[in-house]
Amino acid sequence: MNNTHQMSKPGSCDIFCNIVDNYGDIGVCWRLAQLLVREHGLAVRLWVDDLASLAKLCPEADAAAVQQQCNGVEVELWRLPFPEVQPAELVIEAFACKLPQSYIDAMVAQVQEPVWINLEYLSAEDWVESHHKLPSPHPALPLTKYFFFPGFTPNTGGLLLEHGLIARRDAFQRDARQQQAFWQSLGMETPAADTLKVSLFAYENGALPGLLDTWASGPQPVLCLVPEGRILPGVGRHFGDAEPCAGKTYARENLDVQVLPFVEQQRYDLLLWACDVNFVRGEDSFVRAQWAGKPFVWQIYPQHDAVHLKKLEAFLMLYCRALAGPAGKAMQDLWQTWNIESGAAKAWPAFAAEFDELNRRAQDWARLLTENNLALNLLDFSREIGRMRALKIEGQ
Ligand code: TRH
Repeated sequence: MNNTHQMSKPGSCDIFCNIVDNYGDIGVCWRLAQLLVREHGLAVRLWVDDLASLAKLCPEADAAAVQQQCNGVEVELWRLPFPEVQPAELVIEAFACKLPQSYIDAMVAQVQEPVWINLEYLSAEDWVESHHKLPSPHPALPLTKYFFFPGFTPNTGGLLLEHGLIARRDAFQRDARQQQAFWQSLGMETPAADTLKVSLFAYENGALPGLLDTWASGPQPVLCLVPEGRILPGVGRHFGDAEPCAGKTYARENLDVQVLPFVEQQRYDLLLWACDVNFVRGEDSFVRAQWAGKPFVWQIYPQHDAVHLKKLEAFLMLYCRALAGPAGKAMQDLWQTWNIESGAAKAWPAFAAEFDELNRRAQDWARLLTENNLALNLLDFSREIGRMRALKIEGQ
């Protein structure tokens, strides 16, 4: 039997994104969709149930359009009743969102069963490796879904990384003119060389006032850049402003704060590359901070029963394994105190004292991670399933 079709890479892909809250779900799906189009030539349809969130990341998206093309991706409002469509060869259900029943039925009706992937949340926990790529046969229908776990180790699905990103980052970080243009685009002067530039993207955090005070009274000038979002009211309160918004600035002693607009997704990378330390949250900004190759502080998405703190520990264990001396402890202390929202101010000086070592580790870590590319792994896996199915058919 000729099985070339089964072995070739899929030509079409449907990605389903149900937005729970915030921007992480759509952040990951939008990034993946564009990457599959641009770098792998797939025809991608992104089904998303909240276009306003997409429009924050991609301002040219029309939040009122049921169907539109954005950056080569066909964006469809995930609406009910779900339209009758031909399923794609590769179907990605992001973060276990439930596919419409009519779409599942249409998958069954395909001559060739689509490759159905559940793209999971990112975690550094050990169990991820043993669950990655596991099949989950449908209880009633002749369909199998596969779990696909992003991750940091070779036996996981890896991370989303655009082609040439690291080279673009290095070029930006070497080139004073590109940086100047970036600061200008934000309506700012290039910060002085001795100023510590900190980006702050976080959820509400009780440790914030103490940290702001520490920066204000610290030995080095700090410029804190806060994109509009959940932490901003806390920043405003600290400076006695009930209506903080993009464009506003606050100053106290050695601390300057600049509120930024929420920028489009691609430009957010520039902010991370331009800063010396990045506070990030959730999933996608957490990964982008790692590609930035700078020291970073992660506020994990809070879950019930403090499950998230276990995930935080798992990442710290992995990352700090190669962080010599006091740097590992300094990083753990700051991350833990930031996540339990108490004590981060006390942990900051030790973290700041270890910038050299933290920078070195951040660069090495980013280099290591480039070896495990999620989009490539996903397409390889999809081909692997095609081959398995072809062999099965041949054997019948
Ligand atoms: O918005 P988040 O808190 O998303 C979270 C997590 O993904 C979490 O795991 C999930 O369960 C929950 O949502 C529902 O953080 P995250 O993942 O960093 O997503 C933010 C996105 O916003 C990311 O793609 C970067 C982007 N961004 C911009 O495009 N412009 C900006 O100015 C900023 C600050 C962020």
